[in-house]
Amino acid sequence: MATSREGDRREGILVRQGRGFLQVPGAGHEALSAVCASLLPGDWIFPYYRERAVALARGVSNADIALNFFGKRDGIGAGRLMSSHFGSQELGIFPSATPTGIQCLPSVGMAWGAQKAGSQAVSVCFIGDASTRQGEFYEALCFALQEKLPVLFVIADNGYGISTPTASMTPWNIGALNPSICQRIDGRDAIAVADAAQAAVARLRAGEGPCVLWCELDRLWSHTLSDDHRVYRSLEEIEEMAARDPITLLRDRLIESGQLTSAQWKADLARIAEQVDADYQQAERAPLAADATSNVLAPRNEKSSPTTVSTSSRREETMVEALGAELRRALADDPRVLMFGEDIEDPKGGVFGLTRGLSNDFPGRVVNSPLAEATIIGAGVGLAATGWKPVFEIQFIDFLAPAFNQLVNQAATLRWRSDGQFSCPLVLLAPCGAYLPAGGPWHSQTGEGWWTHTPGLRVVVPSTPQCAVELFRDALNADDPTLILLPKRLFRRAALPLPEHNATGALLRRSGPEATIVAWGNTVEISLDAADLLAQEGIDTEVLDLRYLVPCDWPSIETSLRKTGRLIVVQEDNATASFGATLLAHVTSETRLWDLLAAPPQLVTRPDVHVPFHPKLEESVLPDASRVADAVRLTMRHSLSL
Ligand SMILES: Cc1ncc(C[n+]2csc(CCOP(=O)(O)OP(=O)(O)O)c2C)c(N)n1
Repeated sequence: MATSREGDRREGILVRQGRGFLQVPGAGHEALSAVCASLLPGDWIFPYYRERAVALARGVSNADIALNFFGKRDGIGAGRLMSSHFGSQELGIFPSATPTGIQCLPSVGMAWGAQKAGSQAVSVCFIGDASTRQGEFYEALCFALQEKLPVLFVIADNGYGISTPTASMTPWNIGALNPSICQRIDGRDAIAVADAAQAAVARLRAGEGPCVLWCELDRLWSHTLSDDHRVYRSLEEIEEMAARDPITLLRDRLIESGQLTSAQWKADLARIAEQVDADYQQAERAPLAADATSNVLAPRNEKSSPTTVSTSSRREETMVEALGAELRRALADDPRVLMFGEDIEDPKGGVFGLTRGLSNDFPGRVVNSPLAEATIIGAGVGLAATGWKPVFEIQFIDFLAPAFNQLVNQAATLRWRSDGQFSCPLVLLAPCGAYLPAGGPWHSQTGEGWWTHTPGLRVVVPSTPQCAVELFRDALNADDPTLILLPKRLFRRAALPLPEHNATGALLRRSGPEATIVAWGNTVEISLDAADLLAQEGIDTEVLDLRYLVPCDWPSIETSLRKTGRLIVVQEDNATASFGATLLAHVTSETRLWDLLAAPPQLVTRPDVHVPFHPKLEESVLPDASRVADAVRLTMRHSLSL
């Protein structure tokens, strides 16, 4: 506790001297470190940013915290993760992220994995009182209760969320927490915290389900060093708090009980101050990382991605049949594979029947989720980061929005923010797209503009049953989160396997010298139809089924452009900030590619409008073969002089 306080003090000085950037002090929260006395190797903690003392108690060295403070290469995250954020694979500390409450659902996912593995490991989630008003906290608590998971939620109630007093808002005070699983304790008293945590962790290890320790304490200093709490707190309040300092309380208690003398205490403080000072001096001199661009995605595992894959049979199969069989194979081959999603259990087996028969044959491994997308992705992150292979389903991509935080801020940043120490090999299956009657605005989106915009997320789209199998196998081998957008219009189309091809890149679906049509998912078929129309006019086009949006197969696009010099990109997503627009921007801004162009490239797209309900209106906003053909004709007419 004293080392933590001294680190706070040292960092405060450094920031004021302009030698550090940001500090989130843990002063007043130190007694929570006593929770760690009940933890074993193999347990996981999910800290927030005020858990400096907890991190130290779990085994993080002050020297490592100092490196992280200066954002140095050898600190956690190598200068990417903010200061006062903690993480260690070795010590079972999941790397903090700043969005309040974001750690709750992964902590539950980890606990679910531990329970499924029959291990005794527990998960401890630290969260502030104001942050308990985030929806993800309730989703996490509900799932932990539903499954009786070994999760301890430690709430640090310091009475404030930055400057906002929380007394009238906390779930405890407004009666939103079930008292049978919650205990309110004095979070300034390290002995009380240790005792309560010991009892709670024993309950968790006995399989009795989650506990909440509601710890009342004080944030002795301002929220961060960019904040000044004297603006919103009276001097009296600040003085009263200082008199309840947890370190002084513990010191006095130890002295009274004869376990410590004043002289020992002074000597300890002097030794700690010297060590902390030395750690920060050394960290300040330590090297910076060379760059911040590595570890967005893992390098592709070439060995596990065969260049050609053929489906088990040469008969016609639908995407639902082929992918369903592949899911079955994955479950049979790898005990780490788990499936979770809305309505995926038998007898329904998913709203599209993708998982039909699987929950009966793999009991406990194909599980209906609650109707809560953040729970699906958040639990997936906790599982994936602790050794599982979650293959989770989002019922329709349109409904990913409630899980945006977990996907974009959590899953996609994990590898990068820990500089490769952690990864999130989560496979997400998400039916998507329009061209089916009655989808309307909320069952017709593809939204790849959102997903491809997020560094750290792989995004792939099949257009045939065989491609769905190939992309799924590759995703299962990848060490990063992969979103497989499955065009639901293609689910029941029977198709023969395609001839042999490179299974991990774009796929040339038609060859021709005049123009390159790049498409993915639903627009591949439309583009092939357009190519047939154009062939009747003597215009012979190439159709490249991109399949991989991230990582994008640029070499295949370049190879085709070298041949044709004309580019038409076809997408069902809307235009602005879309993936198609990005492709065009890339091709026109790379000199090498620009030099290949013989005509202005075209984007055939849905305009910036939502997909309407009535099929005729839907048709009116989506690309079709005649629009694609028009765009090709345009490029044939408007040639740049070469
Ligand atoms: C989702 C989100 N919204 C807003 C913020 C900005 N913010 C950072 S900390 C904080 C207050 C958190 O208060 P509490 O949970 O009580 O923790 P404390 O800082 O008091 O320890 C806010 C609003 C954020 N980080 N994340």
